[in-house]
Amino acid sequence: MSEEQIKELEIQFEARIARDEKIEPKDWMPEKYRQTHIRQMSQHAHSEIIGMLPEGNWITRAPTLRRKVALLAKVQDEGGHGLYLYSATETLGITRDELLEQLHTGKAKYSSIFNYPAISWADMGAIGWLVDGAAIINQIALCGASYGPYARAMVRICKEESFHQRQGYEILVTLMKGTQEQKNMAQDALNRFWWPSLMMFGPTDAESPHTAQSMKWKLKRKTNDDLRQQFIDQTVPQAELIGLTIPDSDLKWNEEKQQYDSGEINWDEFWQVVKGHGPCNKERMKARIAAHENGQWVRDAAMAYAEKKEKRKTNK
Ligand code: BYC
Repeated sequence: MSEEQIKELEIQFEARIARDEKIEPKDWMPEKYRQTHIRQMSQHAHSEIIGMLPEGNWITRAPTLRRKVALLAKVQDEGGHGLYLYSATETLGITRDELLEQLHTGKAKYSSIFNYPAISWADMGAIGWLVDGAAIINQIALCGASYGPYARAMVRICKEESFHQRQGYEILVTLMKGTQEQKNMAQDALNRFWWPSLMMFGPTDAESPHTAQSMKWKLKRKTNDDLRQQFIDQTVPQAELIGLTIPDSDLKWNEEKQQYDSGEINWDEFWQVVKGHGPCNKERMKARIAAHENGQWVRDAAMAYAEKKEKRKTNK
């Protein structure tokens, strides 16, 4: 293709984006658009499956059968989200094996939040309420993303995240109606998960290398800072309602802006965690790689079955 032809395709592509048309897998797209989507969508998929680990550890320790059923369903949902997202990413011309290789070798990132430990039952409440709560705010915006398979995957994921957020909040509501020890446990979970949840939205807009281009391509529909602010404004009243205190002494309602002012995030901690030096990075990768290796026989069996079926078909 000549340079002129590519320029013409780019103009048509930008016009489609401007008209809010969805871009589909077989459509022409700039190589950078494809690569940016592979990066974000695969990191999103990786976050879903790594995100199964902290909560998965608590399935056997859930306090009642009802809690166990709900947590089990939630963790399975996260696995399902990973599968839709890997499938959607594969439509951009990369294989599942390549994507997993990038995760296992540390080339691809996953959300920083999953590198923090879940040490008490109240953490199951805090993760559902805050982590899934942050994820919904981010993902509702992504339902309007320009790449069709990504936007469509988000619709169902958001519905499921909404149930996850409620089950988490309800765990904390119950603990806050309990003994002083249970209340302390809930507050302690909030203290540990509040700041890492704010970090989930990524660096400030001024420090984010990808936001400007991703906004132009309508991959992102809102910036990191706007989504983070929305999360704070939505979550603070929920904490107050059940008697929890947000661990931020600078948090204050700003009447003029009609939003909360909040304290400074520890960005040094964020980058340390992103670079692999968080409290659980090594443990998470070890568990993920072991799960992959232990699942080899399942993949082999599925492939053998598919080959046998194909052979039978050709022999007929
Ligand atoms: N953690 O220019 P930026 C869930 C990286 S899971 C780690 O702002 P971008 C759930 C970023 O990748 C929810 N890395 O980038 C599951 C980039 O590095 P590279 C997961 C982060 O992509 C189980 C660099 O920093 N959600 O719901 O425009 C249980 C510069 O950042 C983080 C998604 O993945 C981070 N927090 O914006 C419960 C949503 N933040 O790639 C719940 C989809 C930034 O250049 N993703 N980095 O090496 C997004 O919306 C965007 O990718 C982000 C970052 C807002 C996260």
